[in-house]
Amino acid sequence: MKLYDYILSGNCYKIRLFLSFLDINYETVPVDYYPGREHRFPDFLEINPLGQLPVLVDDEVKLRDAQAILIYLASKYDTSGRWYPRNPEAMGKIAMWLSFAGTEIMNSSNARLHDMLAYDLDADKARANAHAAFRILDDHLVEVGFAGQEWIAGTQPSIADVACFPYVALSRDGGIEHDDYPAIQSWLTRIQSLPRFIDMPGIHFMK
Ligand SMILES: N[C@@H](CCC(=O)N[C@@H](CS)C(=O)NCC(=O)O)C(=O)O
Repeated sequence: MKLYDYILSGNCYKIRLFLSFLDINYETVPVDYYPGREHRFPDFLEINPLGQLPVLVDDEVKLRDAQAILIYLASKYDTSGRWYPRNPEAMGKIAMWLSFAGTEIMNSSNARLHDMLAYDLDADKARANAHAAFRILDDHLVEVGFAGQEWIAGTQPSIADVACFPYVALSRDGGIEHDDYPAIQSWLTRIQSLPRFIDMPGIHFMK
């Protein structure tokens, strides 16, 4: 299995983290996203015409989009079934939060790209949108927490938690603090306490 990867990418980290949780060996193909912009080179565009990381290649299967890759890996390799439970309610809820990770939470990534790599993006708007997303996530964690649920989409950690984690945890790189989100803070700590958790630059253990 090959992962086209960039060490500072939160989207690539979603996959590295989940492969670690599943204890799966794989080969990394480093792509010089910055400053090299290799993801825009013709060779890479043949692998992913969108010019985005990550990409996973597993035998004949080639996939882009971190959320899609998480679904694939959980469906194929998680024999416990707990990361992507096969029941309609769980699958619907997980899909909802995977989409949230790929859209609303990406505002945090945009603020980070602006602050760290000088991307020409509206950072104030990205920060405001990220705060709105974090408010929704924090309220959700409080609400389900009253019923004893510690994870985003159920009583066990799922790929929804893996997908949402990186750009929430990395948000301070983009000037978005966690002070107003106590339920998020506790959830971040719980994820970091899971067996085989790995970090990436910018993620420091949060108490
Ligand atoms: N929907 C994709 C988005 C992936 C994405 O935006 N990746 C970034 C790196 S973290 C990228 O390659 N962006 C292209 C660019 O900056 O030109 C996913 O969830 O994997």
